[in-house]
Amino acid sequence: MGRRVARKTADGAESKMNLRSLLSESVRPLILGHQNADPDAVCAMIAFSTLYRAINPAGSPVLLADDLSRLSHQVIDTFTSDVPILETSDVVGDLVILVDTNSTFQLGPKLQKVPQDPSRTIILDHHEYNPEVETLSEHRLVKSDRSSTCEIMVDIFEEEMIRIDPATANLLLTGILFDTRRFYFADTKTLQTAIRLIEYGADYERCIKALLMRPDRSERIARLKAAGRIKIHMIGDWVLATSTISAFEASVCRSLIEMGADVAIVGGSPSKGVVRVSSRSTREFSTATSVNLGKDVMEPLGDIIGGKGGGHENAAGANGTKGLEEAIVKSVDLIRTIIEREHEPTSEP
Ligand SMILES: [Mn+2]
Repeated sequence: MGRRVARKTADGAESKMNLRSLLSESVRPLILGHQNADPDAVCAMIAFSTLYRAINPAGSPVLLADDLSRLSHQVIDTFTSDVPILETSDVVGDLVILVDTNSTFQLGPKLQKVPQDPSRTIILDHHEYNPEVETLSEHRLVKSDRSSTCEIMVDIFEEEMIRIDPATANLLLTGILFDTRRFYFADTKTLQTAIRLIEYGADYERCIKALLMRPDRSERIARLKAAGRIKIHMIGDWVLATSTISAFEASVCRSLIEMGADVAIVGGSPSKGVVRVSSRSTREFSTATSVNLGKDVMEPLGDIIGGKGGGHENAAGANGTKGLEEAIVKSVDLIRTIIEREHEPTSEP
């Protein structure tokens, strides 16, 4: 225990010493987020550029990510004005900072080759340790026990004694909220960090709202239409819900589970000669019944509808060419057979 604490302190001291000199010597750092950057990545990137500007006001950082998620765009629009995050750039940086990832693969094809010189590459991340980092970077701040990269950023600001302004506090709290699923995954340190961000000026309610996103109108209509056509099947204590819709089958399945189904099966025929079936189940259902939607239901169903099926235990689908109604009836039958077989009294002599 003592050794762990000592090592942590040593790491912290080392990163502090390195970071300030690396940033003050760099005039054009490239701050890179992972592909389809999520709010944790984007908020940490913007906060990092703020930190850099505080240390080196004369420099000009470039922020890069191969696409941002829809939610990230919403977060940026909520809290910042004109922070350009580019998809690619011809600019040659004198320092590269990888944010919220420790693998070049995760940067996506457009940016994979940007980190070249390990002595000029910093990694700032909370994901599981990836051996690639040894050759990628000589300056690493990888803390796998932290909830998010934004949480690590708070430590960095404080270690560097740079005040977190309210705008940055909003971004960092939003990143933490996103990666912890609004504190579903959080420990004492994460919660204390969140409180400090509120003291620095973060508006908790605004941060929560920045992460709320309704599905598109067409997707919501699909969910409502499918709900209107729902059929409920009771198998023992389990509730199966089936319905049909010609788009957003997976989203409709999730909404039926949210409404209370243990299993949802939704089929659609988006065009002539095309049949799609999607399914979801709760973990509770698959654990108790050992019904694997991929292997037990969608794989055999694929043959029946003239196509292919498969997937995972709790999420699976099939594509084919014929028999939508039959496919749904058959899926329910396959599940019923397994459950009833499991509960048959064994007749051993
Ligand atoms: Mn993250």
